[in-house]
Amino acid sequence: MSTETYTPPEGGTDGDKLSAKGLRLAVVVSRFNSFVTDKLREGALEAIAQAGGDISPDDVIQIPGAWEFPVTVRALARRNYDAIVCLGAVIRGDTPHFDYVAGEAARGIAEATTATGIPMAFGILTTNTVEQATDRAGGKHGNKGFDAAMTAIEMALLLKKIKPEKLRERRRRARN
Ligand code: INI
Repeated sequence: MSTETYTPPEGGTDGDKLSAKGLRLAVVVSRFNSFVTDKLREGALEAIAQAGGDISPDDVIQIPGAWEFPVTVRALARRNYDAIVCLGAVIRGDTPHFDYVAGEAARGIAEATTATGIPMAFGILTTNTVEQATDRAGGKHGNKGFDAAMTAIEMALLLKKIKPEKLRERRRRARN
């Protein structure tokens, strides 16, 4: 079983500390299982603050459940964010509902991030038990909200560094 938490890049992304200064970040939190997702949000906001970032309450967006992530991140992708952090908790119950909700949330976010080119960190816990979820939301396995926010910051910086010229050149080479 993995107990990994976020591993920062060696020396930061730019030879410096990972810095969220000046980045426009959105944090989307689902309310379902809020006893878990409240902790994930706390972890994410702590990570952003630790990295020197600034986030206004308007950029912390609440949604009812994980099913609602795909439509929300697609709408936010039009709002000029450098990265979006998705935080939720899908906990297996007695019915197949879990599989639909968790699967579609993951698929919808994956499709949105690749289609828009905006990094969207996947901080949605998908667990078999409540204990597994609380262990990962500020418990003995760390806080996946913190990790997701750090990942979003790293990816926002990385994608800013990849110059459009380089992308164009790569696409041209791929065509030939
Ligand atoms: N939403 C979650 O975020 N986690 C869950 O565990 C969950 N379960 O188990 O049902 C859940 N369901 C609600 C779903 O995300 C939608 O909000 C709902 O179906 C309305 O569209």
